Amino acid sequence: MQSNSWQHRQRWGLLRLQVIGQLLASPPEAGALQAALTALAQSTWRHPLTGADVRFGFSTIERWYLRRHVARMFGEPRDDPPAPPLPDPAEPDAPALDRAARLLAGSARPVLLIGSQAVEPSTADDLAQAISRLGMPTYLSGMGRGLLGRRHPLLLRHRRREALREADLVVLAGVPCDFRLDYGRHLGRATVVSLNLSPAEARLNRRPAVAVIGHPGRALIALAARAADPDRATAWRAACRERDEGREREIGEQAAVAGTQVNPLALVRAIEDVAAEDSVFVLDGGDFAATASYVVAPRGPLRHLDPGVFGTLGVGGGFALGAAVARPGAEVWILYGDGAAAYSLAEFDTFTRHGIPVIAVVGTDASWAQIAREQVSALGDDVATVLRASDYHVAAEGYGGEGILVRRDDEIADALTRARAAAASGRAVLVNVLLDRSEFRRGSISM
Ligand SMILES: Cc1ncc(C[n+]2csc(CCOP(=O)(O)OP(=O)(O)O)c2C)c(N)n1
Ligand SMILES: [Mg+2]
Repeated sequence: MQSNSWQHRQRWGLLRLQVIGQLLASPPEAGALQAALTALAQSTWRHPLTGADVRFGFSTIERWYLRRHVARMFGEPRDDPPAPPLPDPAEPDAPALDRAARLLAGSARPVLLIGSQAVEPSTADDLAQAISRLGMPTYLSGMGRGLLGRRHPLLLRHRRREALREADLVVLAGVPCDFRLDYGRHLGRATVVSLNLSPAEARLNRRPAVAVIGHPGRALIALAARAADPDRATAWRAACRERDEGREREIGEQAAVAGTQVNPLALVRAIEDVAAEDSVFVLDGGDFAATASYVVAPRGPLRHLDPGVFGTLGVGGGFALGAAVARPGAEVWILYGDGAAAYSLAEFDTFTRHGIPVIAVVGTDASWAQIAREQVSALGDDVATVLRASDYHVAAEGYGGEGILVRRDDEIADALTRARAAAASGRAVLVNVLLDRSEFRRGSISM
């Protein structure tokens, strides 16, 4: 009944737009409105509910038109068709959860992957506790990042592919078997339990032993009530942890290599060290942003924003604006590739006008490196991937922000201190960092 009436209102809304849309788009010259409305009153339309031919009187169309026109002139809310009500996600199915709990109890090497779908603001803390009780080595992705804070005994960040290959059970919480898991091939021979809002996504490319359809975060909370074992699989956990730490050490060694300009790993490590505990990180870029995502740890749930599955560049300025308004007083960082920065650098104007103290760090390698990386090896040509090492810090100053240039590793610490101080005093600041080329991302997916 409810959704029926919503559909009816929506169809009527669309019909009204169809009738007066042209007039709204190009309002008639003075004196020509009467004739335009008369013509519309002589036209035949399809009734939005019955589909039968229908006409509308002059005064009806005039009223529709004037109401929209006046609302627009005076900036009133538009009477657009209402947004559809959000469906309440199905409660996860109890028998399926029982089966999942039995599989988990029998597993020696379980791994848990958590994606964006699993996180909702109202249950994030309960979910984090449930994960602790489940005792499975856990990888977070998308908006799931930060769910367990910076450091948690179950949180792993590196060598996911190896962990998955050795796992005997993989629980996918809101994670589809798409290209990120090589369409399921990364899961090897593991038994799969898929918790997903969508039956199609739960079964995409790989048939799970158990599919629990419903909200994956709530499903994990319900699973923890059935199969809690905080000390599960300690030897397996230790092996995963050791590998994770091994990779951390390798990154540390690579960060220490000195070049002619700035080592991107040294930069993101320094940011990780100094950023405030309430920081929100917005990532926008290719290789530089992806490198940062391995090193800069989100401080807590819903404090990480990035260009999403398909890497849609350009989100940085808008995301940071939204984050700063949603979390007043928090330190808001944008970690930009220089290519990506070009899409939303002009938001410094907005930051300045509204006193929004964002800290933008631009990784300037004068390249669309992520694209060049594959293009040059495949085609032997860097055409259309070469940028200038532009003065992005001066551009930010032009918009009224503060600009800082960093040319060498030994300038990083001081620059970040100055940037944080500028932000704390209410000014938006851009740190333009001239980077050396890096092999860190060689072999990663590029698109
Ligand atoms: C809107 C949009 N346009 C183009 C791309 C393709 N693309 C992916 S990475 C990349 C290069 C980004 O360069 P930069 O931000 O400087 O990052 P780098 O890889 O150099 O660190 C491009 C163009 C995209 N993902 N999104
Ligand atoms: Mg670049």
